[in-house]
Order: sequence, then C-alpha cells, then structure tokens
Amino acid sequence: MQDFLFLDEQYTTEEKMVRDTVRRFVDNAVMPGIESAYEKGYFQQELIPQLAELGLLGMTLPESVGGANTSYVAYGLACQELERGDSGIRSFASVQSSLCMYPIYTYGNEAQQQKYLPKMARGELIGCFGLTEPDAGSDPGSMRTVAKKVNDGYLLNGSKMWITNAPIADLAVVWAKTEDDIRGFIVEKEFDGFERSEIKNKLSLRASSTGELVFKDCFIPEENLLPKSKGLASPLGCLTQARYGIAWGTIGSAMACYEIALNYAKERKQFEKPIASFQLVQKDLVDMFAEICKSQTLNLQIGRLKDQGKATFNHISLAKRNGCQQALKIARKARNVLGGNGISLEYHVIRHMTNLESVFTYEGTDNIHTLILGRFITGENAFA
Ligand code: TGC
Ligand code: FAD
Repeated sequence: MQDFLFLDEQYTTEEKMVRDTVRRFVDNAVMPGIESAYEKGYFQQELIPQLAELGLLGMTLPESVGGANTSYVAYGLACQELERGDSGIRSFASVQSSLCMYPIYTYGNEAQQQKYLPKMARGELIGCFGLTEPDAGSDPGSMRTVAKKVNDGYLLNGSKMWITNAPIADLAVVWAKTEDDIRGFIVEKEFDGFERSEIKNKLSLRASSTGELVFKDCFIPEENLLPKSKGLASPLGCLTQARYGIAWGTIGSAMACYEIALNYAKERKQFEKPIASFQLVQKDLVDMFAEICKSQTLNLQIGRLKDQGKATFNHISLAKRNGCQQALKIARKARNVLGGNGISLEYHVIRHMTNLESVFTYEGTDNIHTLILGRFITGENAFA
C-alpha cells in the first residue's frame, strides 16, 4: 500500500531488504497454496526450509547460535509481511523464534544453546511452547502441571492446551511448578510419558497446527531444566517477545484486507458506478487506511524503543492490543466492502478475519492487555 507517511525513510536499508524479501516469499510461496491449506486445515510445513533459508527463525538472536542478529524493527517487518499472507505462518515463526529459541537462549546454558538453537534456526528442529492449560489461560500462575524433583531430574505431570506447532514439534518448552517456583523445561518428543494430539475442527487459524500436550510421569533429565528460568516472569518474558511480533503481524493482515477492499471497490460497479465512488464506501476505506497508518507508526516507534532496550511489557501490550483491535475492525470493514464475495475464501478477507479472532485471544486477550495498561496508568492491579 501507499507509503503515505514516508515511513520507508525511517527504516534502514537492511530492514527494507528484509521486508521486501519476505514480501516476495509470501507472494511466491505462501499465497499460491494458502486457500487450499486453509480449506483442508493444513499448515504449509513444506515452507519451513525456506523460512530458515531466509533467516526468519530466531532472526534477532546472535549468529553464534544460528540467528541473523537483525534489529527488532526488521523482525517486526518480517512478521508484518508473513501475516499479510496468513496469521498461521507468522504464528509458526513467532513460536519457533520468540517462544522457543528465545527462552533457550535467555534461560538456557551454553550446552543447551549449542544443542538446540542452530538446528532450530535451520528448521531441522521444530519447537512449541506450553504455558496454557485447560483450566489456566489468562491466569497462567494457576497452572497445575508439576515437576517433582527425583534423582538426576524431574517427573512431569499435567497437560497443556491450545499449543501452536504441538503436533509437528520435535521439542516443547514447557512451564511447570516445582516445589520452589515455576520453571521451564525442554521436553523432547521421544521422552517416555509425553504425548501430543492435534486439535481439529478449528474455524480460525486453520492453516496452523494446534494441539494438546500431556505428561504422565514424564522423566526430564536435569540437563533439560532451563537453569536461569525462575517464576512466572520467565514465561511472561517470552510472551513479551512474541506479542511484539504479533503487533506488527496483525497490521500485515490489515494491509492485505485494505488492499483487497480498495481494488475491489474500484472495480465493482453498482448503480452504474464503481462502489469506490460512494461516500459511505470511501469512509470505510479511509477508516481502514487511517488506522493502518497510525498503527504502522506506533509499531515502528515501539520497535525502535525495543532496539534501544527501552520498551517495557506495557509498551508491548499497547501495541498488541492496538494491532488486534484495529486489524479485526479493518478485516470486518473489508468483508463488508466485498459484499457476498467477502465470505468467499477466494477473496482472502474472511480468512484473515477468522484468523484474527484467535490472534485477538492468544498471547493475552484484549481484556488482559487492557488491564495491564490499566494497572500501569492507575497503579491499581486488577489481577490481585
Ligand atoms: P504478575 O504478578 O503481574 O507478574 C509476575 C511476574 O512477571 C513479571 N511480568 C512480566 N515479565 C515480563 N514480561 C511480561 N509481559 C510480564 N508481565 C509480568 C512481573 O513483573 C512479575 O515479576 P516479579 O519479578 O515481580 O515476580 O502476574 P499475574 O499472575 O498477576 O498475571 C498477570 C497477567 C494476567 C498480566 C499475566 O499472567 C498474563 O499476561 N496473562 C495472559 C496469559 C497469556 O498471554 N498467555 C499466552 C500463552 S502463549 C500463547 O498464547 C502463544 S500463541 C502463539 C502463536 O501462535 O503466535
Ligand atoms: P480465559 O482465560 O478463560 O478467558 C475467557 C474470557 O475471560 C476472555 O474474554 C478473557 O479476556 C476474560 N477474562 C479472563 N480473566 C479476566 C480478567 N481478570 N478480567 C477481565 N476479563 C478476563 N497457549 C500456549 O501456551 N501456547 C501456544 O502456543 C498457544 N497457541 C494458541 C493458539 C490458538 C489458535 C489459540 C486459540 C490459543 C493458543 N494459546 C496458546 C492459548 C491462549 O494463550 C489462551 O487461549 C489465552 O491466553 C486465553 O486463555 P483461555 O482461552 O483459557 O481464556
């Protein structure tokens, strides 16, 4: 879409290169198969080697562990372009990078980093992140999964629900209560007592693989404990990383919906005129355009703060909440502009719209981000 605010001038050459490369990848590799993948409820797993080849897995991590050492703005732009294709492919990259590689890098030791991260960056090992449980979603501190200390390791018991990548993962970063505190564990798919199953019949994020993790006396060797993880702040720290990418990603979905609606409105004729000439349709298009411009500017500023080490989790809540709210509104407006065609998979808007329903809920619901910001501005904690 038009760079109305000249934001291109604010990005470095490398950031623009990342964005344009991911845009081409999405147009050439994701888009041709997405309609059918969505219809079949299938994650386009065959694209993982290309995602890895483009350096999109763990891209902000240092090269010493297989990362691409890019800026957070570059990471944001990559998420924006991936989600312009589909929220599912961005979800895959978010989970692999921000929810699995990030905790192994941040809370793991050197041996764990070297064992897992280069292979994860190459897409040879796929990760998933288990925090949510059937009875612990917005309140992860109430989790029931426990890790009991035994000789040379831990016995893990419990279950995790709604886990992106679970059915295809080689390892899971799992959060459990020990006698002392919540800790993170790397659970490999071959471990005895570890089972996964796919959640079927989703009507949102259909081109993403989602599942359940179950642990029954699953033995985790001591070396698979993330030694620097301590308390709920550790998994929440990973969420801060992923929520940042989601803020950008949602605006990618919004951009796709806006562009489709604009082109459609210029071509579709009713009352012998293009529907783009009607004032009410123009209002919908202007509302979409204005919110995208504002959101892109917000994301860029928060990205720069993140690159300078100044972004707090409150900033990230502002951007995640804004991105989800605006993108969902934009998708619904675009759906309206397309009339009956708006509900057809062929026109893509309904796919983005239904995807965004999940994105609005995962990684902290809209209510949760509202209350995080409410706590920040009032000093009153609604969760206590
Ligand atoms: P609270 O007392 O607020 O915090 C406990 C400790 O954590 C610190 N903290 C954070 N640290 C880093 N990043 C954040 N975002 C943090 N938020 C809080 C906090 O300072 C405190 O530290 P300390 O040192 O004092 O102990 O905890 P609470 O139990 O009151 O909960 C607060 C609440 C509700 C905000 C939090 O639990 C929350 O964010 N709930 C939402 C849960 C959620 O987002 N789950 C997401 C699961 S993963 C997922 O959805 C992946 S989708 C992936 C995809 O496909 O893209
Ligand atoms: P609940 O917490 O039960 O919330 C239900 C409603 O109550 C919401 O509207 C919520 O906003 C509201 N509510 C709850 N508490 C409050 C409050 N204090 N004040 C006001 N309103 C409140 N989790 C993972 O760990 N890993 C993953 O990879 C992952 N991937 C996911 C993929 C998909 C497709 C989906 C749908 C979810 C995924 N999740 C994952 C889980 C996701 O993070 C949770 O669904 C989310 O955190 C909300 O939890 P819940 O579904 O249990 O809803």
